[in-house]
Amino acid sequence: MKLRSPFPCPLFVKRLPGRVLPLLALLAAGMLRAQPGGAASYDLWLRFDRVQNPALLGAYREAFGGIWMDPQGPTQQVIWDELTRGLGSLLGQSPEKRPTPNGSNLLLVATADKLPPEVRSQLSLDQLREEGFLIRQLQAGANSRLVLTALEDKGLLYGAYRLLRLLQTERPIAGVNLLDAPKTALRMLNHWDNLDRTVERGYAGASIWNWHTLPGYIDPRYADYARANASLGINATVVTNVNANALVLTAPYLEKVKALAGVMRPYGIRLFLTARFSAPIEIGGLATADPLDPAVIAWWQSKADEIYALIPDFGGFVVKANSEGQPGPQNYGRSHLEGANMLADALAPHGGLLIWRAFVYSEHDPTDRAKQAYSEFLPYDGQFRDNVLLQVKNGPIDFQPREPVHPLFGAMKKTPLVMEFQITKEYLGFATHLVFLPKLFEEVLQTDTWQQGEGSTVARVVDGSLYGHTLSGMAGVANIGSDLNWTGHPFGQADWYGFGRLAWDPGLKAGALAEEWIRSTLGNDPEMVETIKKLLLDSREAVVNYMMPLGLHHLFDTGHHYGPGPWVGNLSRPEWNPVYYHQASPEGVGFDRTPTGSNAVAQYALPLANKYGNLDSCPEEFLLWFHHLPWDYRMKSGATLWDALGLKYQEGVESVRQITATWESLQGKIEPELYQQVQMLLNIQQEEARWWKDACMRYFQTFSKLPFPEGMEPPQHSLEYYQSLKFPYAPGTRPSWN
Ligand code: GCW
Repeated sequence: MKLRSPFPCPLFVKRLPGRVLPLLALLAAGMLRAQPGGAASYDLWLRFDRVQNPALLGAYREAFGGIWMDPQGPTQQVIWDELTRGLGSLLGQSPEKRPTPNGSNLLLVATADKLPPEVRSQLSLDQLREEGFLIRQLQAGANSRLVLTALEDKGLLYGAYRLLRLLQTERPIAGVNLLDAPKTALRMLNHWDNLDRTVERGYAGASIWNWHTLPGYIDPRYADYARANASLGINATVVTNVNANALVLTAPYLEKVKALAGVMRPYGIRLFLTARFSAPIEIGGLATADPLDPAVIAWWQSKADEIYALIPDFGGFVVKANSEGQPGPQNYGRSHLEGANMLADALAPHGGLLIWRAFVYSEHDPTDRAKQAYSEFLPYDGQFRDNVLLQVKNGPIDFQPREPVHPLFGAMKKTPLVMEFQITKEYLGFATHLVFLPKLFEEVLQTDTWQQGEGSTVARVVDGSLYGHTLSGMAGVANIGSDLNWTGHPFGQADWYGFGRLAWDPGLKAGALAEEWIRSTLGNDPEMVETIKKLLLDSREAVVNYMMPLGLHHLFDTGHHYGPGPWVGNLSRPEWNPVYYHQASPEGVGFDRTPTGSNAVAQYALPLANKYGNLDSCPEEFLLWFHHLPWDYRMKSGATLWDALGLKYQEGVESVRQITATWESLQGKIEPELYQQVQMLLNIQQEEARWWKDACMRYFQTFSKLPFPEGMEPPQHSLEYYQSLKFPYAPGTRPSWN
């Protein structure tokens, strides 16, 4: 096996000695931990630097002269601590604790039932919703009293973070009247973290869950994690990998889980575990895991009893079954429906939820992989228990840089669907590439499925409003690890942030979220905010173009998914091979999913099926997802497909160069360590963007036999060179998948 890097001397190494080595030395000495306030650092978006704008600072100081609050219980204690610490630091002076709710320049914090009647009567409290809050100024001017209220502690907690964000992002407080509530019930992170602290598809260090030292040692980081999530409204976390290990369900591990759940509780976060379907055999000593076997049913019931005795607010199980080698009901000739309902019944008496993943495809099924989940699950619609949710990835293949939406959204009417997004960048350049994911999330959520006529957006499926589901949710595969800044790439924090905010309200816009994140993390300098916002918003289209433009997908190299491997065609399962997805031949390229091909378009509502299936109306970005076309096919621009492909790849490379130049224009406005870190990463990204273009175009040229279009920089190396590259230690990979 040849071991070669694509770059003779990686830029990373070249740039290390000068400025980074002293930083690394500091890191090793543990000194950076002592100053976690650096931009885009450990503090995430919860930096509370002194407000810079003098007029606003004056107004805020006046408004927050004192706080009236009588903290009761752990959540209210968190609220009190956050408000006093946050306001103290934003204003440069701590508000006094006031013994009575009377007076002026006062913040009143209480659940609605505890507000003084005279205050209650001035508010429309019937508009408050579960987990929601109201922030309202009662009188203007010097007599200002600001009220933060909610039906329950959790709402107050979310309101407290929102209030602090108003100040962080320099919003006026005069006349504020902000009523908000989450649109979805479950706002959830999924950790693909293993018990040995490796993280599947994780690129930010080891797992933050230190199972070895739990339950005795509670790493302070657990509470920092909970706090960051609560500040966005995230209210659930699945702490173990969907490729599950049954051990986590044994008594010693459940003690550890209990300790973690205890940390999460004051922050309003319910803990979930992944359940390995074969656990009754592996840790229960049974001979079978057949979901209809009475002993198996009893085993899961008693396991649920055991868990709830330890953790009364335990969320429930998330299950990946009969997918990519995971055990499941089909091993016993039973269906996904039977498996899910059996587990749901075990959880139901305790109020637990069962989240079943729809990510299934089979090597024994010769039909288009993009169609399989829909065919498998749609027939069960209406037959799942009330506490079952089906978790569906945003697209029908697998977290590609761009996919059309999964056809189950909108089609599955009687079952609540949880949206599954990937925040970690398995298929998007790991934690090296700057790609602002809320842009991708927004595109998916705003897509109209047309299942109930115009306006049946995915956002409305996910928030439950399209079909009137009270259970609803959004899950994000976490990009969090033990790295000092949590996410590897400092801008990965923006993806976590954006995901959390969109889970709260799937209708939010990526541009607004970018701005919120920049202001609360990096500061409010208007030029800096605008420049970084543009850079973030441009970054998603850039990666699509330099990796797989015009609807190409899954061109990744085997197993690790780092870098291009469009030539891979020798894997045991056909649908693991890039050649399965691009179908390149001397005749053309692309996957025919129209009625002349796999007819996957038929799984969408008619207006969408027509739009995608018809060459005149199919958006260019999905062209080769739905159509197989000759190399000389004429695009709307008049260019041939071959030329258009090369120029799109080139456009992607140019965009990264542009993004780098934009970043460099900010030198001096950004804290030096952050500036340098991002600049180095952007340089790697530029090299890798070029690598993608060169490798893919070289490979496709073996079929098209056409010269590269004018305007496309010729590849740097031969095809054999790109094919020879191997990365046995690429991060985030399961050893067995290499
Ligand atoms: O994208 C694939 C990943 C697997 C992952 C799987 C899934 C957890 O390559 O690593 O397994 O998706 O979502 O189950």
